[in-house]
Amino acid sequence: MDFSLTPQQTMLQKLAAKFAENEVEPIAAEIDRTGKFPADTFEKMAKAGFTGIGTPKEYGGSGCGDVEKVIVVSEIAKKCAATAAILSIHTIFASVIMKFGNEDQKKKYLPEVTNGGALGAFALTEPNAGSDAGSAKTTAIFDESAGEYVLNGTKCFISGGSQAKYLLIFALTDPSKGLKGLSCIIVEKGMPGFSIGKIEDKLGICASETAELIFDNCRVPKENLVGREGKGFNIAMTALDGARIGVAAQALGIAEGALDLSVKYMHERVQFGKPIASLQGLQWYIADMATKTEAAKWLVYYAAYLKSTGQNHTKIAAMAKYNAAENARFVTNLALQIHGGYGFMKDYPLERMYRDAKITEIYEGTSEIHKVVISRAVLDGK
Ligand code: COS
Repeated sequence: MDFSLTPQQTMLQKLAAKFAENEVEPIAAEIDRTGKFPADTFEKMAKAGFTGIGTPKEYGGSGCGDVEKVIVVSEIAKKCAATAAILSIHTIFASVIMKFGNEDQKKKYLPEVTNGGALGAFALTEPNAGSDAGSAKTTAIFDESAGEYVLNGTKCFISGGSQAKYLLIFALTDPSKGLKGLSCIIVEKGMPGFSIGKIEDKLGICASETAELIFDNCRVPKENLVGREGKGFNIAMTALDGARIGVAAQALGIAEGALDLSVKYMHERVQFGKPIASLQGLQWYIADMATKTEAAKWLVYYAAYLKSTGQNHTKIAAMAKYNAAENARFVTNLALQIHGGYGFMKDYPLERMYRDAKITEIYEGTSEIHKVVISRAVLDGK
């Protein structure tokens, strides 16, 4: 058993930390305030090779894998959870095409999404199909004469939906079969019949735009079907197993960032004639924050290790995400408390981190859904 990062992973961690400090931290407060997608930063992340993480070099990717993704996403999340979310969610598109797409799809889409030329998105959720993802109602009925799928319906809460050039849409090719009639289809921005609806105004990760997608007789060529018809739910669940490690990494980074800020503040802030680091009540906060964050970290890395070595990771990814998300809320809450009135003010990053942490308990599956996934696996002896 070896808990250390390889020399390459250590180098990547340093590179990502430097990138986060120089390119992400300076814009974090502003993009939170404006809610504007950081297009320049996305381009810089592509140049640094971050958008290609998880995709082999032959398809334009960076050639590294899941552990590296955790390293980069968590380093960026220390400074800005929204930017980390944009990166992490973007990589889902490529991971689905790599695993389930055919050779033509890999050649067509992967170079562009991995080099940052195009943002990818993943659209499963609908107004009446959130946790119960299998009850999606969007249809994709095949028109034999035209050789096209005709999509109708609405997706909601789609991260990056308004910015994405390529979107994975989960729709019923056979509505009579319920979730066994669900298929995965690539829709491209600008296809007739596809439009963007409401852009949500949110509590946190404001710069990661969340959009409604509307399909009104949207015609998509049959070659845009990913995998086989009826396999959409399995594709979505497999993708979510991986995406949950990304959210866990984001939550881990938020907690680590909040802990770092708290340690610095406790050494600098003087009250009652001495640094507040000397107050035992606050020392105990730090002990709890550090212990729980260390534990969260190793569960996240273990999930990434299992995925990267091709092992079943459904249960551990769910545990990692559930635990890291709860920890991010716990740690940001105490960090804000340590900062007192300053923590509550927008001049300091803590109130943003506190708001950003909350979504990690909700998206890519709520904590409650994760408990369902975990308990099913444990009770089944998996
Ligand atoms: N990987 C691959 N396939 C999976 C899977 C996984 N992790 N989990 C379930 N499946 C498959 C099952 O094997 C089954 O397929 P077969 O009938 O071919 O065997 C199918 O999916 C249905 O599984 P299940 O009966 O468990 O489905 P449920 O309706 O009970 O749903 C939960 C399971 C609740 C776990 C699922 O709906 C879920 O994860 N919901 C949350 C959705 C979510 O995270 N949304 C976030 C936003 S995405 S934009």
